[in-house]
Amino acid sequence: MILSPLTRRALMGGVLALGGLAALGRRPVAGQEGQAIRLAAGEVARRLLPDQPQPSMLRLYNETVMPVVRLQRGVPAALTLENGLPDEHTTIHWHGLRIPNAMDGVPYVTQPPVEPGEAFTYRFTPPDAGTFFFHPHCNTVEQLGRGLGGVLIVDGDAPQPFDADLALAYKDWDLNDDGTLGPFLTLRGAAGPGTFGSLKTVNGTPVTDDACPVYEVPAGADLRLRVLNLDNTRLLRIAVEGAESWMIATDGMPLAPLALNFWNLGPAMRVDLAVRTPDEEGTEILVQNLRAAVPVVLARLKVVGGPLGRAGKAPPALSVPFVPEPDLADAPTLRMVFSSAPGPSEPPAELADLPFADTLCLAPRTLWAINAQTWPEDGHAHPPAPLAVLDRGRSYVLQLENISKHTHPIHLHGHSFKVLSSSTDPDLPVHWADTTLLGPGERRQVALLADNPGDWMFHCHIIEHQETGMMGIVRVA
Ligand SMILES: [Cu+2]
Repeated sequence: MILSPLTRRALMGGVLALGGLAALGRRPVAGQEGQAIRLAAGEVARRLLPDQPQPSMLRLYNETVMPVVRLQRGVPAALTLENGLPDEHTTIHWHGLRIPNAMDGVPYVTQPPVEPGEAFTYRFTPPDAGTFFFHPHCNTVEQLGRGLGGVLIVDGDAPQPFDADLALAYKDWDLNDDGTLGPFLTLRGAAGPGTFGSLKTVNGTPVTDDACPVYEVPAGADLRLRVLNLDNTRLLRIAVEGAESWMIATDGMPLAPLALNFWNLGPAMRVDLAVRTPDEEGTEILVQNLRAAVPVVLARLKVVGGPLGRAGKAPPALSVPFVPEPDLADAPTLRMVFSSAPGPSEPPAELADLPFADTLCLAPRTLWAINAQTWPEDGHAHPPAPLAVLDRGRSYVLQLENISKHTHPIHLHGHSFKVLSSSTDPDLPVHWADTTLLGPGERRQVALLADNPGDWMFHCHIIEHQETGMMGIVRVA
C-alpha cells in the first residue's frame, strides 16, 4: 500500500489562538488541506516529565500528544489512518460524529481491523460543526491510555468569528517512577471507579500543585474555550474563575448561551464556553476542575493587549444545531439499565478486595452489564444480539437507569440525543449530548430520532467498564 507523504502544510504550528496571538505551549495541528489528512499511529519514546529517568513508550498520532484536526462542516473529508504500531491492530472512531456506520471505526463490527503496516481512509462529510474527538476502538484502555487520541474541531457553527479559540484536552497518564506506563486495566479499577493516572496533563503539559499550562488571551474579548475530557477514567467539574462565562455547546452541539456555574465532564464529554475576558491587561483567568478535594487549576489564561470592546455586549451565540429534533409525541420509551454483571453475588465489591486487585491486567470481562447483558470477551468478532432494534426514521425516548454504586458516562455512537431530565438534578438544562453522565442510582431520559442506519456501539466511556462488559449494540434498521 502506498502511503502519502506528510506535507508541511498539513501540519501547522500554534494552538487555535486567533487574532494574531500565539499561544504558549505550542503543539502541532493537523490542518485542513482539501480536508485530506494523514494520521500515522506509532510508538514514540518521550518524557512526559522532564526529570523522568527513562522515557515513556507513548503511542501517538503523528508523534503528537492529542493533535488537533480541523475540518469544515459540509465539506467531504478523507482521513487516512496508517498503522505504524509494531504489534497490534487499530482503528479510529470519530466520537460524536453522525457519519455513516462504515466509517465509525469499530473493528469487525463496522470495518476490518487495520493491521500493522496497513492503512485505511475514512471518508465522510461532517454533518455538524463543533468540538469532537477521535480515538481507537480496540484495546482502547491501553491505546488511548498510551496517548492515541486527538481533538477534532469542525468549523461552521459560529456566525461571527470569536476573538480567540482555544482547546484544552485533559488526560491523565498512568506514569510509574521508572517511566513505564500502566497497568491500564486493574481489577480494582475495573470493579470500581476506574484506574486513575498519576500524572495529570492538559494538552500534554503537566498539571501539578504549582504548575499548569499558561495561554495568552486578548483583553476585553470573546474567547471560545473548548474543554475536552479525553481521560479513560477521571470525572471533571469544569468552572472558570476571573471572567464571565457561558456554556454555548455540549458535546459539540450548540446551546443558547447559559451562564456557567460548573459543568460535569465525564470521560469523552466536551463543553464549549464563551469566556468574556477582562479589559485589564495582566489579569488571570483560571480554568478549574472542582471535582477534587482542592480545586485543580487546569490552565491559566493571561490577558494581554488592549481591550477589544466586548464588555457589556450579549454573549456570542452559535448557530442552531443541525441534528434533527425527535418527535416526543410519537416516541416509545425503552429502558436501559446499567448494573454490575448478573450473578449470585456482587462481584465488583468482593473482587476489589483481593490482594492482586491492583496489579491484575487481564480482568474478567463480566463485571458490568446493560439490561443484564455483558459484552463478551470476543464480542467484536462475534457481536451479541442487539440490546434494542430501532425503526429507522422513528423517535425514541431512552430511559437510562444506573442501579450500580458507580458513575457511568454513557455513549451512543452515530447519533446525538437530547438529554431531557435527570432524577437527581432537577436543574439540569435540556441539552444535546453523545455521552451523558449517570450518577449512582440516577435515571435520565434522553430522546433521539433514529435516522442513521447501522449497528451502533452503546457503552460506558470509563474504558475499564466498557472493556469489562458495559457495552452493547443498538441497531437502527
Ligand atoms: Cu462505567
